[in-house]
Amino acid sequence: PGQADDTWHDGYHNYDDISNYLSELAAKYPDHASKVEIGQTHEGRAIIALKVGSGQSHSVGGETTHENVSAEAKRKGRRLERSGSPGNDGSKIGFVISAEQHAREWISTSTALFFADKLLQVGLSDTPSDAPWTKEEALQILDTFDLTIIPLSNPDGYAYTWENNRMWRKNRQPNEKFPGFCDGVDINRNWGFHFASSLNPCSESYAGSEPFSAAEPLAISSYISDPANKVKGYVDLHSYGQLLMFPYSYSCQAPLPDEEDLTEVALGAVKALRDVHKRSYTSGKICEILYDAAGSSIDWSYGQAGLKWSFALELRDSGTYGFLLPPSEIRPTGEEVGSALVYILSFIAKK
Ligand code: ING
Ligand code: ZN
Repeated sequence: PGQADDTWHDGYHNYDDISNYLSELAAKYPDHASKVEIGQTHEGRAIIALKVGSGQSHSVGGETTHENVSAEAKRKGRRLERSGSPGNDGSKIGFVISAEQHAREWISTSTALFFADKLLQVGLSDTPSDAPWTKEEALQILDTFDLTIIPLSNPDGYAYTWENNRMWRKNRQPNEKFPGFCDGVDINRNWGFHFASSLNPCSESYAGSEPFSAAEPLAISSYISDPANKVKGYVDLHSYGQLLMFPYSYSCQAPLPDEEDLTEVALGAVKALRDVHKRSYTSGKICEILYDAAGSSIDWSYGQAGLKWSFALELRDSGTYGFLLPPSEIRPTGEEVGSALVYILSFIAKK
């Protein structure tokens, strides 16, 4: 009860509670938020998302949220629109923020939820908030963008970190040759741009047998490339290491036509981030500041889907707690990373 109240951001939450939280936000801001389902996992969990931005409600029979639309469509036996999303009418810029492709990176989910909540709260309510962005900035973002926030890109892996193994990274689909032995695919190696096959399914970063052999990147990539969603930018949240990165991860040799613009935005965003709690994040190309990795989502979003604005973040910390970041750091991480996101979105809006 009362999950949309402010104590939400004082702790981590399981899959069911997060699903309910998205419903509560959609109910609280019916004209600016709607809950959608963009696909299903191997174990049958819904990949849920919150669409955030002005003009989310479209009433059918007097009901306003997409959930209600879906329920009503089901009752009447009508065909559901693909992904339950109406797309946007062309006046909005689609932008996707995904978190937790890797199951153990809990702070990425919390940060995505903090950002969704506080963007709506600062923009639309009179409840005082100490989020470090203004009502004007929030409203401009809500009016310019159709944000799709995917807090759990890997729901099966996430459930597994709650129930079995806190340090699990991959999804939970069975090993194709020996089910039950070294299961799971690294979702952020399974995307179909310069995919590189990997031989060892026991590896924590096993790429899968072929591109998009995992349901999660297949669903999220279809959503991003659906012309109805008009997606122009993408940010993918991970932990840990305090980095703001842009393509490519598969190679530093590949030409990067937008290097100047990406470098400029990234530098501005890490400065905005540092202004909040004095945390330093390093910015640059993934292959230069982290390591080489083929089959990542932002390589695909930039190189294949043609999204100029493609970024990946490694959130707090730089190694003290690593993946086991204490819940007391959820708010400060949300505030500083939210500021970086506001910077990036405001920059794009002015372009
Ligand atoms: N790091 C990311 C990983 O997938 C990354 C880094 C991000 C690589 C985006 C390529 C593209 O390995 C963690 N911690 O998961
Ligand atoms: Zn990760």
